[in-house]
Amino acid sequence: MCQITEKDTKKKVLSCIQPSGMLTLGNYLGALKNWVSMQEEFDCTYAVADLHAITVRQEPAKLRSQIYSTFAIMLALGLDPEKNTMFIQSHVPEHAQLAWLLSCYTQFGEMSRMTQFKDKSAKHADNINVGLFAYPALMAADILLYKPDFVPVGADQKQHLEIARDIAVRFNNIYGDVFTVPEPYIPKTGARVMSLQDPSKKMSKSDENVNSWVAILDSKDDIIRKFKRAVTDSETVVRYSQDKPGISNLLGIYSAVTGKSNEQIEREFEGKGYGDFKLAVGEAVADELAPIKAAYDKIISDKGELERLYRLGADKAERVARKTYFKAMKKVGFVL
Ligand code: ATP
Ligand code: LTN
Repeated sequence: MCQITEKDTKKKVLSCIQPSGMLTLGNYLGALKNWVSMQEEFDCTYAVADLHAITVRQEPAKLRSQIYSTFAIMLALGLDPEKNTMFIQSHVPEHAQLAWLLSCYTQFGEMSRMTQFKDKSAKHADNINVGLFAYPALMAADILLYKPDFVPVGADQKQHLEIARDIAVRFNNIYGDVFTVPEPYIPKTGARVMSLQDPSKKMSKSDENVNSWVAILDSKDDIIRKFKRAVTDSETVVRYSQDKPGISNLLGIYSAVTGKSNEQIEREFEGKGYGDFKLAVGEAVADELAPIKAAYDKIISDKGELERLYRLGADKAERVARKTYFKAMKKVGFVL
């Protein structure tokens, strides 16, 4: 007789993050914070998307250390490796294998519309590789292998998620019910944290200007200094407005960290200048990130335990991934 466990009845969640640099406050507020809050209610699978990271040239030693540190940050956030499935993408070969299959069900035209591809090819004009173009097929594979109901991401990933949904629907229409069509799960505040130096651009860990982003592992002094230097405007009133992208970005960050509404924040800083406001944002962010940094410092020093945990995660992930992958292969007509 087949027993139904709690795991079987829970809705499923999947998300990944690239080890392409120091994780930022944007990654934290846009995605990672939700990963943590979702782990109680959902059956969650979280991965370090190392295969995605090489769509941009990476220095080998640096990539290796970033893979370790990204996995360690996931643990430092309080994600439980026993309860969730946490692993490194390249350790589960079905990701790359299914990506190939899915790329044959994805049109050149729909890939060409991806804004991330356009942005990154403009930024890395000397390395517009096929992997960068095909990136959404690998992301679709990451997702569809685990049949998640929800995918917690920042707003910038919505377009990639839509293509994953389109691919799933297309495949299911031809072959029957193979993939679950997932929903994006985007936070109300913090979904799009902007650069502190140019609030028209998203905060990105691959931005060369270190003052444009706050890293999860930055010291309190660095965090406060970066907020003090944040680009604002020539007014002095703390209020949310599309014409004030710098201040509005800081308002969004403060709101995401403290849970206060824009109106409450505007009232709190009535009659005060930008200096006071920037300091308050810096302190609130530093206080939120301090326990993560403290936990990280302990976790990263024990490589043996780190390895035990990512191997455990890969074993759990592979058991699920293999089933979906073989089902898809069989439907297409491969001899298994
Ligand atoms: P890169 O800068 O190398 O392209 P990235 O930080 O944009 O990397 P990922 O590491 O793959 O990309 O992003 C992980 C998660 O963080 C995704 O869910 C993404 O939507 C979210 N995210 C990234 N930047 C921001 C941001 N500025 N604001 C909110 N969410 C973000
Ligand atoms: N492309 C994503 C990272 C990513 C991802 C995924 C997110 C890779 N695979 C699967 C959610 C689900 C990004 O944020 N740049």
